[in-house]
Amino acid sequence: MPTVKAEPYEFEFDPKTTALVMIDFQRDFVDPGGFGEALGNDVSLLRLAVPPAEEVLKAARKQGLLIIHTREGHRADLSDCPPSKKARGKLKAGIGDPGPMGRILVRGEYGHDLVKELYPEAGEPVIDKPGKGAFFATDLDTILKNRGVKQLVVCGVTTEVCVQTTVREANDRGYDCLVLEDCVASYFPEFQQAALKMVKAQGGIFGWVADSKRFIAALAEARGSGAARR
Ligand code: C5J
Repeated sequence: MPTVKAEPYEFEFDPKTTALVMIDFQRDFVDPGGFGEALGNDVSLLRLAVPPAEEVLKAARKQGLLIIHTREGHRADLSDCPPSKKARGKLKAGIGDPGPMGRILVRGEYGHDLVKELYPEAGEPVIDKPGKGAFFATDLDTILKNRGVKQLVVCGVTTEVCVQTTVREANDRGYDCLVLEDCVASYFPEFQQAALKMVKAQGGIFGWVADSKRFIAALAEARGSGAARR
């Protein structure tokens, strides 16, 4: 079984039952000139995760892993957006309002879509989620179960919000999650550190943490040993 040097201990995985989950690498969160920046955040902190996540994506495609992408956003009529979510923050321009890259967090708008470096290829499911967690009100669990997936390798933004919520949801549904620390990012360095510590504390209460290089090395080991593709 391929093994990743991880914390709190080695993460063993079978490529045939492992999916790579790319969470919310959306222009509005990650790109300069988007919603995230309009809120006063330093998006260069999120951009740091893109190059290593691109390497992981390439390696996972080569190995034939199932790759899932998620996007946070809502229907154009906002019928799936809780009024509490829309009202939160008392923003001048919030969900559904015109923003720098189209209507904010509305499906089909430019800012809602994924950055070009990590754009899905044909056949890679894209999960449109109305919440922070990728399992809430989506068919993600059905897709994973139908494909026999047991383990998730997680990249995405932001670490303490949509990444961690998804990892917690996955944990309760019986998936083992490996979070790649250089492929997840937060606008707040202290939250990045704390969120990663929370995942791996207490013997891996929510999962494991490693980095892109270690995961890619384990994928190469799997290829070398002839571990079957899906
Ligand atoms: C946020 C996310 N931070 N994808 N969304 O609102 O983490």
